[in-house]
Parts: sequence; structure tokens; C-alpha cells
Amino acid sequence: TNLSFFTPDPEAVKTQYCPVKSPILVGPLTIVYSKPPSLKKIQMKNPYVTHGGYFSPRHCFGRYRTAVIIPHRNREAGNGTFNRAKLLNIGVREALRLDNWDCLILHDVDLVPENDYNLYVCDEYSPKHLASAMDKFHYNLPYWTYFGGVSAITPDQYMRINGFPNSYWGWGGEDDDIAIRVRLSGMSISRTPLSVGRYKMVMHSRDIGNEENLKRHNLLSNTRRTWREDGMNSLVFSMLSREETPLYTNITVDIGNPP
Ligand code: UD2
Ligand code: MN
Repeated sequence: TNLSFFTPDPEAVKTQYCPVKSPILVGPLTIVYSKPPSLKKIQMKNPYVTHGGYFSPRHCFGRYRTAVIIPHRNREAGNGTFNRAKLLNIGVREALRLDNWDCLILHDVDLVPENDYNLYVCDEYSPKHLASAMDKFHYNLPYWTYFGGVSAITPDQYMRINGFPNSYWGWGGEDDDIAIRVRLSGMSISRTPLSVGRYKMVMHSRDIGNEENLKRHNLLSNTRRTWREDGMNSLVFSMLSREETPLYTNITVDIGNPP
């Protein structure tokens, strides 16, 4: 028999789970912003990422299935009022249609991690804040309950807080609303230690259409009355397109306008 015909797929030789502590991690990373690399170059540096932005380790079974969800607008198109939390609800709903994820990473487009020991993995019992130390806050928390930037939450935890509020249009407040939801639903926030949760933000000014949300203090004082009705169970939007590129999947939606 010609056995070479039956050469096993490299995937098939996997016999073990990947180590909990990956040997290829290095810890602190030096991030310098010069000219942004082209998508082609990023593609060449990540040869095992497959169409649509999927990756799994080649020689071992990954322990977790993680989806990274990035709300963005204007960076390509769109000019209505921005709504970060609603876009994240949509990202989560669409991601959960695709796979049975263990963990959802909700990630600002402009934050780059500076330490690869900050694993993109969820905590079993608590939503986790990963961006604990950002350069723009002098590598500290701006205040103790801060929950912006990058977070890791399981689908169960996400549904337990009824997702994020749909009603925060423009800049600010939605992250504090989420922190309140976590507390009101009986959980607490866990956090990457400041020495590891370091991120560099691409310096930018406020986008047009993302003006400060002046209603946020009023909204926040009502969260305990509204969170059960405003969230994943009241999410309305229309899907415009879904495009798989070599490095990521882009979903374009119409989220409507502020009332
Ligand atoms: C802070 C928080 C962010 C969020 C926001 C208040 C940090 C690093 N992050 O962000 O998590 O709580 O305050 O809403 O402190 N975006 C677009 N297009 C736009 C506007 C926003 O794509 O026109 C997205 C993008 O992913 C961006 C994110 O929304 O990173 C947050 O907006 P920002 O970066 O302009 O605001 P920032 O840095 O104050
Ligand atoms: Mn930002």
C-alpha cells in the first residue's frame, strides 16, 4: 500500500492540551508607534491565521476558545452617533451564532498590550478587566471601579448582566454602567495586576459623532432600575454586511440614532 497517500493531516497528530503556561510568551513587550504595518505584512507575520481571522495552535489542543470583539466606526466608514456598548452587544450576538466561545474579549481598537502574560482568557466566576494599567492613565487605574478599554467575560456572565446598555450614545459612561451591572447581578470584577495589564493607546483626539454623552450621569443613576430591560434582551439593529478578510471578520450594522 502506498501509505504516503494517507499522510496524516498535521492537525491530526495533536495528542495533548497546550501547556497552561505557554513557553513562547516573553512578558514585557516594547511597543513603538512608527508607520503602521500594512495588512499584507501582518498577514505574512501570522501565517497560521486563516480566512476570517481564526487561529488554533498547531501542535496541541488549545484550552480555551476566545473571540476578540472590537467596536469601530469611522476608521473606515459611517457617520452616525457612536455607541460602543450597543456595538459590543451586536458583536457578542453575532459571535455566539458562529461558535461556542469560552471567552469574549471586548477590545478598544486603539489599545496595544505591552505584556503577553496578560492572557486573553476569562475567569470562571468574575468578568475580568484586562486593561488595568494604560499609558494614558500613567499606568494606573483612573478610579477603583474603572472597567473601560479591554475586558474578558464569558458568554454566561455576559447574559447574566443582560449584556451592555444600548442607551449610551457618544462618549463615556457605558463602562461604568457595565461595572454597576456586574455588581447588581451578584458578581465582582477581577483584574489583571497593574504590572502586567499594561497597554499603550494610539494617541488621538475625540472623534466627530462621539461627543461626550452629557446624559451619562443621569443614566448611571438609573442603572439599577433599567439594566434588566436595557441590554441583550432589547437589542435592535439591522445587519448591512458581513465580510471575511484574511485577518478578521468585519460586520457592518445600522444601529439607528439616539432618541
Ligand atoms: C475610553 C475607554 C473606552 C470607553 C470610552 C468611553 C480607554 C482606553 N478606553 O476611551 O473603553 O469606555 O472611554 O466611551 O480609556 N470608536 C470608534 N470610532 C469612533 C469612536 C470610538 O471606532 O468614532 C471605538 C474605538 O474602538 C475606540 C473606542 O470606541 O477605541 C473608545 O473610543 P475612544 O478611543 O475615542 O475613547 P477613549 O480613548 O476615551
Ligand atoms: Mn481610545
